[in-house]
Amino acid sequence: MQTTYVMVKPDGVQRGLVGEIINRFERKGLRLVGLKSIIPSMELVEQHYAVHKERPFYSGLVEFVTSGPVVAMAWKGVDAISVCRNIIGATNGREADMGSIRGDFGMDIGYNLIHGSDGEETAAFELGLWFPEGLNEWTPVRETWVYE
Ligand code: D4T
Repeated sequence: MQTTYVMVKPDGVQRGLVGEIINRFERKGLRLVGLKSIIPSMELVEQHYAVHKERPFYSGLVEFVTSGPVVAMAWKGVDAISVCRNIIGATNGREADMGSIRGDFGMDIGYNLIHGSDGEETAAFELGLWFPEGLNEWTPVRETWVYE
């Protein structure tokens, strides 16, 4: 089992895609263990994207992600990190596979709707950053019918 950090970015919220996006993870069989809508501080987003600090798009990215509400989520499941990355699709919506969130709804590399942790270390770091209060541990009854 892995838990991963997923976030609907301000463009996804503004475009009214929050329900559609949550639905995709939920229907897949993943378990929702954290969910909140927040307008993140500059400090929080700078820490989240610290790995990109030297990249030319960094300051625009921080400005974009702090520009309005985001929906922060934690999803749990077997191989949840790669499963969520597949549901999300490639960084640039124009190149992402149809059927993925970015492939179906995105046309841009910056306004790419959603974020998902890219590895176990990143997931642990990001979950601690966005959910310092901790996550909700529970077992959905339907999971008996998700994993054999
Ligand atoms: P995130 O981290 O948001 O899930 O996206 P990816 O994992 O798919 O992509 P990334 O880490 O390479 O980029 C982080 C974030 O920066 C934006 N970005 C990226 C951008 O605005 N211009 C660029 O040229 C790149 C490479 C989009 C996602």
